[in-house]
Parts: sequence; structure tokens; C-alpha cells
Amino acid sequence: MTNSDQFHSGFVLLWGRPNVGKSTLLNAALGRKVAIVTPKPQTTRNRIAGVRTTEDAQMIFVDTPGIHPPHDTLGEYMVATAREALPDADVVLFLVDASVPPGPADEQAARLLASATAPRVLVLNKRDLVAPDLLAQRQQSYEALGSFEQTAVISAATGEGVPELLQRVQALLPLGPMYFPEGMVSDHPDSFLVAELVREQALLKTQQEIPYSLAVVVEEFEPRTEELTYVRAVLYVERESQKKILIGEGGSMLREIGKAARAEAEPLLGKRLYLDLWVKVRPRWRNDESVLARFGYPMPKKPRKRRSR
Ligand SMILES: Nc1nc2c(ncn2[C@@H]2O[C@H](COP(=O)(O)OP(=O)(O)OP(=O)(O)O)[C@@H](O)[C@H]2O)c(=O)[nH]1
Ligand SMILES: [Mg+2]
Repeated sequence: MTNSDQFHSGFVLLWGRPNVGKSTLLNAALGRKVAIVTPKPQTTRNRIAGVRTTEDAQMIFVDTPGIHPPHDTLGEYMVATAREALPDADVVLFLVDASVPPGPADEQAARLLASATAPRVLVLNKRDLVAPDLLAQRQQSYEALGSFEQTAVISAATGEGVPELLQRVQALLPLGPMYFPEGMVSDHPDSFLVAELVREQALLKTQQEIPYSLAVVVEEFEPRTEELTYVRAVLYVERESQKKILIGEGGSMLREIGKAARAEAEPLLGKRLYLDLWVKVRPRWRNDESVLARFGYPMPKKPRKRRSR
């Protein structure tokens, strides 16, 4: 039971350039993996909401793709997706990587935030990588990027400072109802998580050539028994050479990806998976709006121009 007079709830937007640790913080806040994390920038491509329900609050964390200058239609989709989430935010966490000085991408992310009306918290992440005597200087240079109600210094990877941040966020949220049922953790289905975990392993196990050209589509997700679910997923790349890399010698790379993704997915879903992976080539899919939509990246509808009579 909750005391509705005291219950805080709302949307907490995770915002920033790629690779600063937004998805790592989402997972840390929920105590469960709902978003994939890799050392490569532009890992997250969709808006992913994760719900944290406690006795006195429900925080809906909204992870977004990192803000960057887009080079293709997929990139435009990613940045548009992040920007669309902004007006719904009750609190914005502007994440930065404290282990490096601010760069143009942080400046761009800060500029886009200027229109937000919600309280903004500057979150200096990756504290574990910063020499203590540098921290105050870094804080100052990031604070100069905009106006922030508060600054927090955390390490999403080690968890340092995360509980304190959560308390501060809760205090900034308005009093409100529970928006989602208590047991709900993510707004995406299990099939999305499996597709993402396959993509994560493929990114972790391959080099430069693959990351931006890879999309994973789950084409079948069918419970065969109470414990076993059959999943057929296709890894789409843009060139034959990339397909060869993903399949590997005698299929060894694809087997490794499947094994690692299954090991991640099974405890999260609480069931066994039969993971049937395929690799296909779809040239230039990142610039084809109809394919993008089929792969789970639908461009937001542009307002139609009114026809003049
Ligand atoms: N040392 C350290 N590494 C971190 C920390 N937080 C995140 N990382 C690492 O930074 C990299 C990027 O983390 P992500 O959570 O994927 O970053 P993101 O902001 O979601 O990136 P995009 O999805 O590309 O926008 C990964 O290698 C993480 O393990 C931290 O507090 N300390
Ligand atoms: Mg991410």
C-alpha cells in the first residue's frame, strides 16, 4: 500500500552525448539490466523506459540515444527520439563523462536542453576514472555549459553516489500517482531485450566495421514449453564482408555471440532460450525509411504541409 498524499512520481530523462553512461545509470537505478551497454558510442538507438517503484515513489527513467550530429537517417531517428522525450520529463539528468573535459557534443546536448522546463541536474559520471584533484575543475567546466539546479558526482559503474542521486531525484519529482503496475520494469517486450542483448554481444565481439551497420530483428519469439522459448533473430548488416565477420570461421563467431547473449538473457527472462541466429545483408538500410521502420526505428511523423488551393 502507498500513501498517496506522500507518493512522488514522474519521468526522469537521461540525457547527454553518446558514451557518457546513460544506460549504465538506468540499469544501476533499476538494479537490473534493461538497456545494453558497450564501450562504443551510439549504442542505444531507442527510447527505453525503466520503472523503479518503491514504497514512496515511482520513478520512470527514460534512457535516450546520445545526442550527436547525425550522418544518416538512422542517426536522425536517434536524435529525434531523444528530443521527442524532452517535453515529457519531470526531471532531466544531464550526464557527462567527468574523465574528459567537455567537448562540442556536450555543448550541443546542453544547447538542446535550454528549452526544457523541468529541473535539470548535472550528473558528472565516471568519477572512478577522475583524479581527485581534477574533479573540482571538471565540475566547474561542465557547470559552465548551462544552468542546473543541482550537480551530482557519481560512478554509475561502481554505484558510488547513485543512492544519493536517487534520493535527490525523488525530492524533485512532484506528488503523483503510480503510472505503471508495481511489478513492471521496462516498457519494451522480452523480444526487444533479446534482440538488444544479441546486438550487444555482436558489438562487444567485433571491431569498428560492424557497430553502426548492424540491426538485430527478432522474427519469431515462441514459447515451446513452460521453460523454453524459441527465438529466431536476424542480424542485418550492409555488406557481404560484414556478414563474413559476423559468421566467422565455420560459424564460430555467430555461435559465440549466441552463447553469450543466451547467458545474459536467460537469467533476466527466467526461462531457457533456443536462440536461432541468422545473418543477412541489406545494403544501405540505415538510409531507407521503410526498412528502418521494420527494424524498429520508425521516423517520427513530420507535420504535413497544408496544400494550398
Ligand atoms: N569507469 C567507468 N565506466 C563507465 C561508467 N559508466 C559507464 N561506463 C562505461 O562507459 C561506456 C558507455 O556506457 P553506456 O552506458 O553505454 O553509455 P551511454 O551514454 O548509454 O551511451 P550511448 O547509448 O551510446 O548514448 C561503457 O563502456 C560503460 O561500461 C562509470 O561510472 N565508470
Ligand atoms: Mg546508451
